[in-house]
Amino acid sequence: MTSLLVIIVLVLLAVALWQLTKIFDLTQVGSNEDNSQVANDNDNNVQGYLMFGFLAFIYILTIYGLFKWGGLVLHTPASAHGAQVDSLMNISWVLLFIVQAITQVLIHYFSFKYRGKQGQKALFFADNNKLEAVWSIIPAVVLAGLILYGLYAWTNIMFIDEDEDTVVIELYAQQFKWSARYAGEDNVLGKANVRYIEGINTLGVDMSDKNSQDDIVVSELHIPKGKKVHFKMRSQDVLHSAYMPHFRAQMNCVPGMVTEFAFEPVYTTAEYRELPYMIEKVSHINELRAKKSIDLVAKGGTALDPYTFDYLLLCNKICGASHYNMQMKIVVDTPEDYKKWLKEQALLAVQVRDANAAPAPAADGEGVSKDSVVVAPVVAVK
Ligand SMILES: [Cu+2]
Repeated sequence: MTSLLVIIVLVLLAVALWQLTKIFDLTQVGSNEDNSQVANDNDNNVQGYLMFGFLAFIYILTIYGLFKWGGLVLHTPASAHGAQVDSLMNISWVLLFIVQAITQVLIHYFSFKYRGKQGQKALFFADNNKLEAVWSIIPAVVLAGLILYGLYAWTNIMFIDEDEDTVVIELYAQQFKWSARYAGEDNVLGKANVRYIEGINTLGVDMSDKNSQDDIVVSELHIPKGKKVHFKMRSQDVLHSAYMPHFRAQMNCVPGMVTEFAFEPVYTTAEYRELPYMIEKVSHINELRAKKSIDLVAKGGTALDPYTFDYLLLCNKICGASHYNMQMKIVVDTPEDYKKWLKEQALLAVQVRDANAAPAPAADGEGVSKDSVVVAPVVAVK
């Protein structure tokens, strides 16, 4: 309602301004000023120079933007295929930059050169086959090259060798959280369907399937460095998108189907934190936080915690009110740490059985201790 009122006020203001300029024009009638609606040479010159002014404006804005915000782009990719995505991106940017730099100068220069002059008539120019061939063939060749390179990179990245020894992990999206399911010893995920969702089995895993027996569900993603991780994505409700920017990976999660993406992490979380660019970035963020904390404390609030870098899995589809906060921490471990961590996680089958059993003590008999640390509905320590 407020925005409607604001719009009405703005429209009325614009009408009032327009009427005022009309009144102003009427007061000028009879004076020596040239009030003709037809542009004279003076008007044309002003417009011609304004063209150069606008050219300068867009170049200054571009250069300023590059210096001011250029450092915010994602740096070193943390996956094996990441360099390919980055080089495709860089080539596209360089091409765009060169083409735009040349064409903008030409457009504005010719607008100035051929600005209107009293008594000069525009030349009627029907067509020129040679010129048209040049400006059609050059972009066609460049774009074809770019698309072919893109397709080559895409097929390379998306190729998943079924026989390769990969770690199979399911990413499950729901409003508004992520869960991850590990395939366990057999490296085969048990069947799952939305109809099986019940109690703590929030992913709808079919517990009667033998492949489900060693599945592990967690709310923090751990993956090993140097090994290809094969993600299978599902969604419970609406369209989500699994976005792992540091790994240059993104794939939509679509209700009713399984989508896939695989990549190999090349830096552990600890190693990535030690990259010079990351050290600099984190210290800059913490400087800003320290400054903000001074204000907060002065106002009686609590100081902000210092920031430490972590890889993240984000949702990149606007999927509802809390979409902005739909994220999961990703930890890249060394293969040894990864194995150790995985061993500490409770099997989903055990958790479901425990939940279904009466709350009587010592009913499991599989060596699962009762001092489970429940962080989220699905994380426990064996
Ligand atoms: Cu989402």
